[in-house]
Amino acid sequence: MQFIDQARITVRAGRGGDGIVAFRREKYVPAGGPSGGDGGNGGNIIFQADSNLQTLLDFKFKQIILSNNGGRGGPNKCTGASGDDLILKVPCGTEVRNIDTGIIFGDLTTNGDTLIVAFGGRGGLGNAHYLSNRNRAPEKFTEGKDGEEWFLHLELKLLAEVGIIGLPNAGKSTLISVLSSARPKIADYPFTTLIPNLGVVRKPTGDGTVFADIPGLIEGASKGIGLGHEFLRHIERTKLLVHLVDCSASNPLDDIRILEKELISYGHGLIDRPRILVLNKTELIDKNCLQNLSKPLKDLWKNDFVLISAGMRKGLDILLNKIWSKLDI
Ligand SMILES: Nc1nc2c(ncn2[C@@H]2O[C@H](COP(=O)(O)OP(=O)(O)OP(=O)(O)O)[C@@H](O)[C@H]2O)c(=O)[nH]1
Ligand SMILES: [Mg+2]
Repeated sequence: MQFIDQARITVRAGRGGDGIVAFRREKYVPAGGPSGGDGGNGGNIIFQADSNLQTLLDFKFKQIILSNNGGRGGPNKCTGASGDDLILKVPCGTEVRNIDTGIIFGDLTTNGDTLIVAFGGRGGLGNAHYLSNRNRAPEKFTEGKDGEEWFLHLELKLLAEVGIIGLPNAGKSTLISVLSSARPKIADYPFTTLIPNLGVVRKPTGDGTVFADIPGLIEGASKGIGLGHEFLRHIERTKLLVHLVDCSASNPLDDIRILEKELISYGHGLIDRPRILVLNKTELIDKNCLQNLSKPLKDLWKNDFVLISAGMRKGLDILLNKIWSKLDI
């Protein structure tokens, strides 16, 4: 499935129907008076969050979205039909922004959330409204108003509670694949993961928690280098970051610093997000090296530091317990 997490669309809500000019014509009722009905209102355009959707793909090729116009008023003071509202389903986590003003219209986070993004125009008034003592046969009516039209930017920010971040090849996809039933591609080269993978991990209480495996981040990611920056925004909403480091790499301490620098320069409070530092692939280096490497990290990170081997499925229970206890705070 193609993963589309941004889209630009124009929404134009339906125009209101015109009011009309009409006069009552009935047997034995001379000069029956004005009876032109009002036009119906134009249909609104509404977004609705739907947890079955994962991408904004539907909006990639549909750039102008229109809802129905209201009907013209009828004789005998009949109001025209209202235009039907148009309901557009979007994935949970979609933020809607007005491109011209920069104002955020809303954020659809929970399944079923709705947001009216463009109101239909009001129907015009029929001549029945203009009857007065001075004018017993008004010819006046008003036209329906145009519906609202906006140029919108839709952006999907994943709603994972836990984000797994790290340099390419750290083993992020391997970790999500052993913790959840997600089956991302895993390979021995950087940038295997091109789009975020989500996996649900069960807490001891049985509740599911969504984890996201983000494509590898590299130096300069926050400025647009590599793939990761595209996806940094997906971790903006996570409650906890699992920072995965390949301890068999040539300089794991540098790797940690590179990632932290990117979190700082990306901003949005990511550097202050609760984070657990995880050394992965621990079976690949000898015990002494591992001890020398972990000692200063343990002193610094205290309880938020774990050694694992995702490949050998070691240390995973300890990691999960730390994750659950941090999420409960
Ligand atoms: N020996 C060993 N290899 C591991 C371990 N975890 C992951 N690997 C290997 O490391 C390589 C990279 O793993 P991935 O899970 O694809 O790494 P990633 O962090 O998702 O990489 P990108 O998607 O490129 O950012 C694969 O060959 C994995 O089999 C581990 O604990 N021990
Ligand atoms: Mg990967």
